[in-house]
Amino acid sequence: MSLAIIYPNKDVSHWVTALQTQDPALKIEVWPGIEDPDDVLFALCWNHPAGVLQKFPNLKCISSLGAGINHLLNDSTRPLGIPLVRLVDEGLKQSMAEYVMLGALEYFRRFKDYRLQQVKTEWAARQIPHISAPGIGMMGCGEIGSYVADKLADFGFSVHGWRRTPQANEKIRVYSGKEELETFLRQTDILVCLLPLTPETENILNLQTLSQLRPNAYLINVGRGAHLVEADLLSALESGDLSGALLDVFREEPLPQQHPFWTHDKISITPHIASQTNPESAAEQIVENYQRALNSSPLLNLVDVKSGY
Ligand code: NDP
Ligand code: OXD
Repeated sequence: MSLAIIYPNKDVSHWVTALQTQDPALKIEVWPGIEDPDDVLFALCWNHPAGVLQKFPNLKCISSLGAGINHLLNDSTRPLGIPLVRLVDEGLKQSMAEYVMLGALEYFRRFKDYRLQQVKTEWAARQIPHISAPGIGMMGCGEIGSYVADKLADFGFSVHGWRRTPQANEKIRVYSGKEELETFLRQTDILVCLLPLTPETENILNLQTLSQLRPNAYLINVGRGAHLVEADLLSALESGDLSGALLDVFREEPLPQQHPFWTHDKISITPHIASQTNPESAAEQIVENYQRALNSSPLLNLVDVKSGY
């Protein structure tokens, strides 16, 4: 039996080494060079080509190589009934916390303004607001969102969250469901999107929701590109509802060369690097799930396919 890594156009040798270090006896195959498709029990995928998963008749588990699983759910040719798992990883949470903290601090300490001043050789000090002044709204308080929210709160920011189901959090006030979305947004200066992409959350960052934020708000989108209605972001920046945005994820990745976001002076772009799965830290849970799939035991980090995350 084997584990197949399906990650097109990527050097996965780091992954092979990390998995082999965990279990030297594990047979690992790398797509497209899979010698025996009948042997594949476990598929580890990132941006796999549609149709490929049908080629493995003995597949018992499909794992995302990241936290998100929308790339797997979007594949209409995916064999149904094969359980899906995803990664829940401390390294992913920590690097996301670093990214969001950096974005929030840049906005709060007005670094973009100082960079513009530098171009004009202008020396002008601005008043520093208290760290608790901006309200940070965390959309999505799951594994990653709740970790990031706690770190921001520990640092001194005023943080509140929004999720699907009500659940108490020791450090932050959490709102839930569509009914509480507007209340959540109305106290938000920095909106962080850490939602999974599902039919309910697609296009959730739109003119209506962005206009419910506090004046001159800032958007950090690290969820998925399809959360954001791109034309609505441009309108909100134009009208002044939003003062800027830091975007890590896009509807089309890589972001096309001619896309207006590249040259917009209020938009900062990173190439989907807010957080990255580290093979060394993630290998243990992948090998554990491989063994569980082999033994038909309950899997770790199982995705609820019906809810889409
Ligand atoms: P989780 O599944 O652990 O958490 C998802 C959160 O979103 C939960 O709090 C859930 O609510 C909430 N949610 C889901 N649907 C809705 C809805 N309709 N309304 C309100 N809240 C909703 O996911 P993770 O924290 O592990 O990851 C979140 C996402 O972050 C990933 O799916 C991925 O898209 C993105 N990501 C981006 C990375 C990057 O580098 N840019 C890296 C890693 C992840 P509830 O708790 O009530 O179920
Ligand atoms: C993920 C991502 O979902 O990197 O892990 O976006």
